[in-house]
Amino acid sequence: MSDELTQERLADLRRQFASLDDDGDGYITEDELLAHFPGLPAEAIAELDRVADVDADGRFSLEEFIRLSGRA
Ligand SMILES: [Ca+2]
Ligand SMILES: [Ca+2]
Repeated sequence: MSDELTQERLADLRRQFASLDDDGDGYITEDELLAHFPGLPAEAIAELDRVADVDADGRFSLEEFIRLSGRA
């Protein structure tokens, strides 16, 4: 039960996701990540891709974002 996200936490993650999704298409791309975290090294992005990009389409959906953030 401990991995159950509260509604409050979920709403918080949605807000974070929306703030990163600049063009509002429902996906966070590497470009959008870099726009918000300009100092993010390529290795960190590659690591994010590896652990979080479950369907390997090169971008993060809300579902992937929640899965990643929810377990941290
Ligand atoms: Ca986007
Ligand atoms: Ca993806």
